[in-house]
Amino acid sequence: MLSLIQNHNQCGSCVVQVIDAPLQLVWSIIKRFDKPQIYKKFIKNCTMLCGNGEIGSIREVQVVSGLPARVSIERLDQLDDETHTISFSMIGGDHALKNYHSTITLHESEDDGKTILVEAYVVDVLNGNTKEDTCLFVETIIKCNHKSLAWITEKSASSSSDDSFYG
Ligand code: A8S
Repeated sequence: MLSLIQNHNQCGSCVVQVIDAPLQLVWSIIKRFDKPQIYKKFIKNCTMLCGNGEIGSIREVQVVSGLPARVSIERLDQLDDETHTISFSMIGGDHALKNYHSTITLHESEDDGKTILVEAYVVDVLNGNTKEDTCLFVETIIKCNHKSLAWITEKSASSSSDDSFYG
């Protein structure tokens, strides 16, 4: 299982989600670096600042109101159609997640055709915060994103035999 290297002032972990939908369908959604709002419900909209979804592209995401942040600037670090891996880093914004890196990898479950999503993340623990609180905050958001992704893809998989969200 993948993990990201942590410094002493950082925390991180892995979050796993089993999705009852084909891997290609799940991948067709999470590979769209320019459209995170499809399944990330805290994101209102996304503007590309650089590139068009290829490695090195930079996006600016606007967060829905009521959260302790408005924008985040994020760079696509890795996108691999063979291993179904996507990684991004937060490189700016008005939020408290400094040096945040996330890597999502999809795996096909051999026996039942389900998709296993593994998301590993690492982030700085800011002065005055604990590792536990920082991880809890991040994982609450990540788990919401995973549930939403599962809901969308499972609904789509059960209503059509087509394996791509975009047709
Ligand atoms: C992701 C993961 C996270 C996003 C966080 C953790 C964020 O978009 C939200 C609130 C914040 O305070 C930070 O994969 C930030 O998007 C919902 C704006 C970055």
